[in-house]
Order: sequence, then C-alpha cells, then structure tokens
Amino acid sequence: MEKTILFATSNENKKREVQELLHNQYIVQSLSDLHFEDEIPEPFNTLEENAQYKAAQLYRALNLPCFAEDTGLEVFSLGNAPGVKSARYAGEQRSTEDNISLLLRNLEPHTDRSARFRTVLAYCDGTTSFLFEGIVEGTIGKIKRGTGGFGYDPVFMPMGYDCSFAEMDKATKNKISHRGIAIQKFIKYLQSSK
Ligand code: ITT
Repeated sequence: MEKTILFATSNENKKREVQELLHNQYIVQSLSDLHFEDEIPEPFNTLEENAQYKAAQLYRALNLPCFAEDTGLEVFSLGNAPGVKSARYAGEQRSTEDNISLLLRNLEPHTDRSARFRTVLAYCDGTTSFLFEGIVEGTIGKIKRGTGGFGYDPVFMPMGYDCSFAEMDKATKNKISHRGIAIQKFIKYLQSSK
C-alpha cells in the first residue's frame, strides 16, 4: 500500500513532479493538501538553510516527518545568480515572465551562457535533518522554447539535449533533472532506513 509523505511546498508544479517520481510508492501531500494556509518563508542565503527551515517549520506544526526543497538556477557568467533568489529575481511579484526577461537581458553581453539548476532537499524526522542534492548542467537559450514544465524551463537547455526543459516530455525531465536526482537519492535513503 502507498504511504503518505508530506512535502512543505506551496509550488504545485514541484508537487506534481515529485508525485510523478514517487508514483507507486508514496502519495505526496503539499501545504495546500494539508490546509496549511501560510506560505513558509525562505529567509536564508543558501538553498541548504532554506530547505531545512521549511521542513523544520512543517515538522513543528504537525509533528510528522516531512521534507522540503529549495531550488536555484545558477548562471556562471552572472556569478551564480539568480541562485537562491531565483523566485524573486525580478522583484517581489515573483513573476516567471519578468524573471526570464531579466535573465535574458543580463546575459546579453556574455558569451558564456552555462548554467545549472541545483536542488537541495531536506528531510526532517524530528531528530535529524538529512540533505540530498541534485544538479543538472546546461546552458541558457537566447529565446524561450516550449510550453511544458514551469519557471525557467523554457530557457534552460540541459547538456546533451537539443531542446529546453519546457520542450521535453515530463518523464525525461524528471529522469535527468536537479529535482529528479535529489529525489532518487532521497528514495534510496528512505528504502535503506526502513
Ligand atoms: P516552495 O513553496 O517549495 O518554496 P517556490 O516556488 O518558492 O516553492 P523555489 O524558491 O525553490 O520554489 O523556486 C525558485 C525559483 O526557481 C522559482 O521561480 C521557480 O519557478 C524556479 N524553479 C524551481 N524549480 C524549477 C524547475 O524545475 N524548472 C524551472 N524553474 C524552476
């Protein structure tokens, strides 16, 4: 029988991807499934601290094991920006369109368009917090391509593929993505700790 696992996220796109990855093993519940109305802030300057904080906040509220993740797009020529500020790169409105436009504008003078997505997943079981990292390397395209995925996917071209994440089918993105890699490590941990 599938078990329930709690994911401290208010991003339903992340929840969908994680549910697809854990499809026949766990039922994933996000903050909205748990009727947890308040968004958990990300007050720190590292993905690690934010992921741990979000997991710890939900653990404190429910007293149940749970996980959270923080993801950043790190662009080499921009000194690894937007990084931990990826959601608010163009401002507090958290607009994907504005974020992508600013990124493309800032990259115009640069020839090196290499970038990576990095996800840090934190699992909190009340006694310890465990971290799992996933990274996918690639480049930032000059224009948006594709309609799938979410966030920066239309401009992220993963290494070894001639398409953006937004042009890929979901299963392929999940297989090679930052989030997919972090989740695979997490699943291994859960299986080994049974
Ligand atoms: P949480 O509730 O889980 O914190 P969030 O939307 O605040 O959700 P993040 O801070 O981790 O999530 O996301 C940072 C930004 O990076 C945000 O703008 C996302 O759209 C973008 N992002 C995250 N994962 C992505 C992915 O797989 N592909 C493209 N963009 C992604």
